[in-house]
Amino acid sequence: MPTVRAEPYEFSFDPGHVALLIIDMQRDFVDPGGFGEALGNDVSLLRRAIGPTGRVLAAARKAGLLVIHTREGHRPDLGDLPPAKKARGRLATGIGDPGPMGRILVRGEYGHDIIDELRPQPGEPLVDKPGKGAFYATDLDAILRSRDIRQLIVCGVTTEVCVNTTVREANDRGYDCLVLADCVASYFPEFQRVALEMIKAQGGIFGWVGESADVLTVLAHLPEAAQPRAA
Ligand code: TIU
Repeated sequence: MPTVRAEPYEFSFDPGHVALLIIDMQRDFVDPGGFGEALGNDVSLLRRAIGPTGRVLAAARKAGLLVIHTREGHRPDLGDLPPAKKARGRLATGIGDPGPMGRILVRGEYGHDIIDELRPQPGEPLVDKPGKGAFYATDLDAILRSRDIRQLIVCGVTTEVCVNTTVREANDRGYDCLVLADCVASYFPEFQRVALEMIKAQGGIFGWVGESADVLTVLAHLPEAAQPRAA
């Protein structure tokens, strides 16, 4: 089995049963001028993950891996926005309100969509999620099970919020997760570090932590026969 260097120990995967999951690389979180920056965050910290994630995405596509993208957001009528989530932060401009890139975290708006650098290709499942975890109130588990996916290589933002929540949800559903440290990012350097520590502590209590370069090396050397899903 292909094996990637990782912590707390190497991550072995079956290419026919592994997917790349890219979490919430949306303009409103990542791009200058979006919601994240409007809240006072330094988006350059998040943008560091774009290049490495783009390289893993290209390699995964070339290797024929299933690629799944997620977006956090809500129905235009906000019918799936819990009042508690709307109220949190006491924001003057919050979810559902007109923001710098359209209504904030509302499906169909420019800011809600995935950044140009990582745009999904036709055929790649795009999962819209109302919460932080990608399994809550979505069909992600059904999509993975129907394709017999058992392991996930995880990229996206933010490390301690949607990435961590999703990895915990995945772990409880029986999936192995390899989180790529340079392909996930946080607005808070300390949270980035600790969120990764939490995943790999206690023998990999929630999963593994690796680096994109090691995944790229392994994907580039997959034997032709192991490449599973050429469209
Ligand atoms: N995708 C995701 O992480 N959503 C957030 O709201 N993250 C924050 O860090 N706020």
